[in-house]
Amino acid sequence: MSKTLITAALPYANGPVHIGHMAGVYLPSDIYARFLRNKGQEVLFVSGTDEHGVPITIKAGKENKTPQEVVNENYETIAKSFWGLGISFDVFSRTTNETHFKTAQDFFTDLYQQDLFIEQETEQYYDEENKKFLADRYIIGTCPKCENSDAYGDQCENCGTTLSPLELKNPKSALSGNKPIKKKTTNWYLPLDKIQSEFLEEWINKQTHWKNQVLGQCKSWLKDELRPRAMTRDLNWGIPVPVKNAAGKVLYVWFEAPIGYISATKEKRPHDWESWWKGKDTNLVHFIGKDNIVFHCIIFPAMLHAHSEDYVLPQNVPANEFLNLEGNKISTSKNWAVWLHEYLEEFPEKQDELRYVLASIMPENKDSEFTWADYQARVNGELVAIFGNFVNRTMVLTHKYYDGVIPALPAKKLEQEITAAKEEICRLHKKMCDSLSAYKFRDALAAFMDSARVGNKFLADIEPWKLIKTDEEATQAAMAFAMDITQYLALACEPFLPFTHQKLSTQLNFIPLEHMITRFWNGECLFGNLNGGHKVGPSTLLYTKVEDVDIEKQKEKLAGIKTGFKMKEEIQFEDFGKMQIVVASITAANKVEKADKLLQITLDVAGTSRTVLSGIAMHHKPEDIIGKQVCYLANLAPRKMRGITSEGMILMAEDAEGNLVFVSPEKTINSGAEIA
Ligand code: B3M
Ligand code: ZN
Repeated sequence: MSKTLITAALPYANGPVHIGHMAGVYLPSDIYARFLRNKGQEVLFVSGTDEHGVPITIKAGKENKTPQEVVNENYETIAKSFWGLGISFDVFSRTTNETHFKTAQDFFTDLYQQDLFIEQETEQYYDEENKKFLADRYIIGTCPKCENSDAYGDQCENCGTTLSPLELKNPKSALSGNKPIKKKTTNWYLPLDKIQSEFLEEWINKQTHWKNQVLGQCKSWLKDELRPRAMTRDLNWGIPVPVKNAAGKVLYVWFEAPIGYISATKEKRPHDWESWWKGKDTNLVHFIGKDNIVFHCIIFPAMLHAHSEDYVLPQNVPANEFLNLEGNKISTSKNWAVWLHEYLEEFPEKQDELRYVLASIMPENKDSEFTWADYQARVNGELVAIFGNFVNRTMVLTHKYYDGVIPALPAKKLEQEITAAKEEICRLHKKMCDSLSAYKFRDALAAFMDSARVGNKFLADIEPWKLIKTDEEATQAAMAFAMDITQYLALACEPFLPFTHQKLSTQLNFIPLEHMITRFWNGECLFGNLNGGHKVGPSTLLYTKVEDVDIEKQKEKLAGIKTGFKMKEEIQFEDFGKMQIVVASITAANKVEKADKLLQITLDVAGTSRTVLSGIAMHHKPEDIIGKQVCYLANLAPRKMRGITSEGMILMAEDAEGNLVFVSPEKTINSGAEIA
């Protein structure tokens, strides 16, 4: 029997995961994995954290941590967030573990021994002070297009141009601030041009069943003609290149990260992992975001194809577009995101609510948008008012009229209404199953919610609470059928709303048999599983309303991120009183050698002289600030920087863009005057 190997992109362990990751990759892959498992298919669902690459080293540098510490912390947070939201990975691994090192190195060695790589010497920027080759992100300079002086070696974030480090004007090393030198280095290149003509061109053209935008991107890459791409880098964080004379070099992160899928499989299935990667009957499906298309549809297949053993190639790559947040692109560096670990803390027991909203707005074919108002509207207007309300009314009335025992369905009562509703639900059932098979998760979810709507409308039309006064048998028929729909919904919600599935199954006292689940998800629209006489459990609400105050809090939080304002923890007057803040006058200022940002400033404080280093050189020229009165934190413990002892600190105001201005007294006052 065929089996499906589902991979979800390995999130970078340089930060936690947010709703964009969830809507783009992890929720669709989870729904798909659950759907196939329910169908009775053999499924392996793998992912893990991507723990190498330059952004992690930059983050570590900024936080004064080792890269390993950074990835350890983020692995924990990321893994917990996914489990918390019910993502049903069979394994969630990491690319810093031993199995992966070996798997990636062996893969490289296989290609190397076939003489596939081109060994090529090029000139790269090198920081002499730190004795390091500089990755593109570590080079900062002036953009040749827009003159932005903070452009990175790979991209200018001001005008969006893709750059190569050699194009930057006035390049500087982000490590030392020095001008880097050019130095020769050798790396190993994958001849993508050759692989394009020998294999990729034909293979991609056969993938007519892929999403349009995925195929479109692939074809445009091929049209531009692929060029050899370096698979090794001069860097000290990563997997060492397993060949002689490669000290100080590691595998390119995009070479080894996709191999992480193989390593994760090995870890979970040490004995039969090969049947998943080399067997003819494996369907390999990669779930990714659109920025990863080239790596999964071109480079990784090229690598798999080039390996001396027969690896399977992806059957499909249903990449999603991006999710925006309240009108702006989600950005990890700008903290413009809804973080999953924070959501789980702030909205306890509301995992399915987030799953529902994100699945409803999944960016399947174009970018989409999350807003808190929409979250509230969908939860309250759909989960609470339709699905939850239907189930609750059915449960409450069954308890009220029949002590929780489902009545038998009497023949010849409400036949027309029941048949009509059943037909409609079965039509929706087909739509739901077909949509899931076609990776159309939004449509599938909509079909599910529509079936709850049918139930709701049935109750509203029949009004059993009125009927009970006039026709007992018809009421029984109505309630027995409403229970039928409820058990249908309990089965149908599982891939989308697994927590609700559990809760509702418990309430119904209903443990669906495996063969029933299999039949249901293979297309049989099953009704009538809870027979008359079955006693249901006590009922509780499936969902509660999201209140305005909760939404306001989230909006305020985002507003704070935009302006950079965030309340800190409350302090006591004594805490404040410990700080001696006084007025001081600047008497001298000089640039600090080899430090772009620092000024050495001499202050007069009540007739005494103090030396302070201040990181304001990008914002103020030394000659402009002499004579200025400033606020000065006098009793801060001294610190040594660049061989100079800095005594205390000049207080500056800083906005979200990083602009720095002095805080000065309204009128001239004696230096040394206390500020309190
Ligand atoms: N870590 C990039 C990303 O998070 C990357 C995916 C790797 S999948 C093999 O966008
Ligand atoms: Zn620019």
